[in-house]
Amino acid sequence: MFNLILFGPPGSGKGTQSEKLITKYGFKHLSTGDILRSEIANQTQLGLEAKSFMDAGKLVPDAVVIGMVGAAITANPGVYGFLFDGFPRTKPQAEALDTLLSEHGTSINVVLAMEVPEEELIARMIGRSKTSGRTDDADPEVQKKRLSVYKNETLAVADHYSQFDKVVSLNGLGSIDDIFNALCAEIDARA
Ligand code: B4P
Repeated sequence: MFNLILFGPPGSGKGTQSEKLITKYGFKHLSTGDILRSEIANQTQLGLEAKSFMDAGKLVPDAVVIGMVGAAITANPGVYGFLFDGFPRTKPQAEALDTLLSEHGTSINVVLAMEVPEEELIARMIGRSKTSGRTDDADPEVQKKRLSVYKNETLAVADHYSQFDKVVSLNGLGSIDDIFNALCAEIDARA
């Protein structure tokens, strides 16, 4: 199996690039943001609980997302590999993911980290808010909160995988196709 984490701040293009990568390589896409939004749309108990955190720009509690990802890994045996998009977002999530994968006899091969300046992230979130209907995109206070959560809680995930020499940083600024080609080159060098 080849397992990849697509890493980066909110609005860095993880969802955008994931769509292209799953088409090219056949990864099983695991986006915790997408799963949570679908729980909200279906008005499940989990969705109702998650919504208040997401609307405030906060992270949904670790136990909730770890449970979701564990269930998704177990439900997809025999896939080419998993593309984790927006997960892990905290050090405990990263440690739990490592344990879950090792229980299935596999591990993370590489973390591809997209770097994008803050002004561009805010511009992209504002742009996305016009079409996505996402309540967490338009409000400047929520954007600020999401960026501070990224710095305070999520950057630790890159530190965690750096100790195993698994993190590759890439420029996330430029055309979607150029960034996609750079990501593919890193995957092809390892797959
Ligand atoms: P996510 O759904 O993961 O979304 P995101 O980080 O905001 O965006 P992404 O990086 O995927 O950007 P996109 O491609 O859309 O998280 C949402 C919320 O869910 C979190 O705040 C949190 O509350 C909760 N959550 C999710 N996972 C969690 C977890 N593990 N633990 C706890 N809570 C969790 O790109 C953004 C925009 O930029 C788009 O409009 C796109 O068209 C544009 N764009 C992309 N690439 C571009 C490029 N190269 N140039 C110009 N524009 C570009």
